[in-house]
Amino acid sequence: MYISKSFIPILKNIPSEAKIKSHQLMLRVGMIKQSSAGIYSWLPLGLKVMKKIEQIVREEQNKIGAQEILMPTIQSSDIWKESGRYEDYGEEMLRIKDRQNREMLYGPTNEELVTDIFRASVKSYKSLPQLLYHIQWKFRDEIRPRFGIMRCREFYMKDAYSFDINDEEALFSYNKFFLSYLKTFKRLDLKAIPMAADTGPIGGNLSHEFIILAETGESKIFTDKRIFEVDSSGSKLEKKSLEDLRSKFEKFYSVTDEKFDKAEFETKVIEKNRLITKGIEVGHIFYFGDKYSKPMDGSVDLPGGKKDFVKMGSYGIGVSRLVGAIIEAKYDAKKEVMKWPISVAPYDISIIPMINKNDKSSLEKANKINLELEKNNIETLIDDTEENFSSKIKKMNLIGIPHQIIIGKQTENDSIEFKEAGEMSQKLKLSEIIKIIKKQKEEN
Ligand code: 5CA
Repeated sequence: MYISKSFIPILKNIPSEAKIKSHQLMLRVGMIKQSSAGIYSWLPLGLKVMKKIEQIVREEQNKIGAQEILMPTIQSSDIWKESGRYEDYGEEMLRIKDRQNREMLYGPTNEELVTDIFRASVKSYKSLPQLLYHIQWKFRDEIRPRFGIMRCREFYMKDAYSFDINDEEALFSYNKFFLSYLKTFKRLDLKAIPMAADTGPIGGNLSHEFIILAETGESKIFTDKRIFEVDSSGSKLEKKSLEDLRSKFEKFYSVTDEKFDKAEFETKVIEKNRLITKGIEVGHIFYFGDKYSKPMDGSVDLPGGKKDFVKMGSYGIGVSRLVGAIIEAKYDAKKEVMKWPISVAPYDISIIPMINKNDKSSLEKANKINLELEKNNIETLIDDTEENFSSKIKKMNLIGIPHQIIIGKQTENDSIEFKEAGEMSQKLKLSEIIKIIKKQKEEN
């Protein structure tokens, strides 16, 4: 793709309304555009990154046996009245009336709707467990939308729901999601730590938030530093292995502020291991048993002929929030360099030829190199403008494409100037560059 043909509306200055680096960068390189308070359009660069995150989330859901569905954004109030949450949910719910004067709402979450789908067709314990998920826009009329897409009103979420015959099986499902979240965030090159959390309007008594550390995060956390060293590799999708995994984390005190207890913290964590800091919540999982299945009559036949309400959990990932969270984790504001993890980068490599009116030879070289890269499924963005070298580099550093090729008059195919964004350059053969990038992509 040529920059001159792309829709990447770069701003010269940092927009004054943006207070944190992810919001500033996303506006500056034209990833998003605000359409009204807390509501954004996603432009090509932002959408490309979000779609790649979505795909990783999807793959990791599929790996634990969850099945994808797609529920609508607009829901009927009837099912929320059945569960008893219609009044309780309060002002965050956007309520709408249709032309027949029926009360509808824009879904803030989907426990009711998925229970309604489940109860209509699953009748026997033999069909359990069921793990269903969808990736869909949500709306919450946040009292203070802020920080761009980090806390907005319309956002993109992966929400999954589990249905099981009893508590033991339901906890097995919960733990499968626990593992899948660790794997998902690892593929996004993020260190997300599970922390005991409050359940709020979703309900239940077991819950973990997955938090990445960031000064600008809205969640206050109290933790034992050693939790960052827990090794989660090698876990299998088996009950015992997953229970062990959870207890490896739960051994260390680690909570969000709603769960914080000073005395407990100080007894359980010696002073040198205490860490009180801030983080961004990128995922949240809940176990709430029959909170929805009981009032909505989501029951199945048991082996002995009796019936019982299914035990449910729900599991969210903030797909759109993750775009901002990755920037908070990876953007170096001092150097003004962003480097997207290769797994979600909008392009794999940028090609920066030195071009002037009279000499287009480096653009021709860029085109040839591009052809070779494309053959190897490596996505490129070519800066075909006549801007000067330093502003071209500056622009690419902001866009955050992880690798760069610089082409001047002297460039030959067996000695190309190649660099990781923000690092020193080295001379390599094109075949070596291709090898490096392909290897990084395969590792993901
Ligand atoms: N039904 C449950 C699990 S599916 C649920 O809704 N959980 S939640 O409220 O914790 O939301 C899940 C994730 O969505 C959060 O961890 C967060 O990453 C993201 N999220 C929640 N509210 C917002 C918001 N206003 N803006 C952007 N992302 C949000």
